[in-house]
Amino acid sequence: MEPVKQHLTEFSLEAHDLYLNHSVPYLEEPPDPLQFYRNWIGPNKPCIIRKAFSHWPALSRWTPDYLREKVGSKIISVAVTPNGYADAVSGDRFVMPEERQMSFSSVLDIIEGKVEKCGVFYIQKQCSNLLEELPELTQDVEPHVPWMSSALGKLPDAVNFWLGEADAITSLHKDHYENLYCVISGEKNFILLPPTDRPFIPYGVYQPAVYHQGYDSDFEAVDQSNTEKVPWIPLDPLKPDLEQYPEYRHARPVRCSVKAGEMLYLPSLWFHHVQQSHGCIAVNFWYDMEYDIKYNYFQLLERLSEVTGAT
Ligand SMILES: O=C(O)CCC(=O)C(=O)O
Repeated sequence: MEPVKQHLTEFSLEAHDLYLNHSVPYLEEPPDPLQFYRNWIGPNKPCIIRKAFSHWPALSRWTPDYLREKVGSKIISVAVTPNGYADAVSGDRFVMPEERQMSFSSVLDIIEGKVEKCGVFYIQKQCSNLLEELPELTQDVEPHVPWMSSALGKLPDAVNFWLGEADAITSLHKDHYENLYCVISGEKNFILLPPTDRPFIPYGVYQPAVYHQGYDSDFEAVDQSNTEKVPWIPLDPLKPDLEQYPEYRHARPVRCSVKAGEMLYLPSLWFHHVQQSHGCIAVNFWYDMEYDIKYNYFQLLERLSEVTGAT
């Protein structure tokens, strides 16, 4: 196994030298579908696209006043956690947020500091919540990104709406989606790692639990019974513990900040950790590419990393 592990390390380091960028490049215009496929989707490299949705009314309309008027009384799903970490490793558990049904205006009250609540609140339900829970807002955006749908030959599988507090953090993970992430207001800060860094990224398997806030306001992580253990990344890229995870020193995280009006192309299977400015609003499009050739190729890397115990 040692030679395979050595090859994996070399392969990952070569990917950085040969084709990955040290920072996320900008495209100044929305691209032509074929060029985008050739330059970014095929090579699986991220970029930030400017002026890709400057025609969306959401950019100027989505103020707290407008949102209150339009969807204030709608009941939506909100992730609530004691510390901002939803879906993250805590001790020997994989802990998911308490999912609370609240009116949109009560979430705005918390974000605007009009009321004080214990916990960190984040609208982040990734089930096409824009279309499912807030259809009144869809007229302010587009239901898909035409050049991406044309490049991939399909429509998005989910269109998600994100709004949350500054302390809400999305822990390091990867998805099998081609992701177009559009920031409407505020800013999102991503830490990105390519799939080829997989051998340096530790995984563990954890008992799943869900936060529950008691009457005394304290949060408790309640184990989910009869559920399989969840594989997840215990490492925090904001303060990686290199003593515990020495292989991570080979990883080459790239940071980028996506500002209002900008769209991040986050290729499938890139690891990402996300933070945001307070009250940041974003919409993203997930195009599921689970059976794409890229996916199969990176699955192989995944398996090799697992069997060689590269991490
Ligand atoms: O914006 C976030 O907090 C997380 C985004 C994310 O993980 C995703 O789009 O896959």
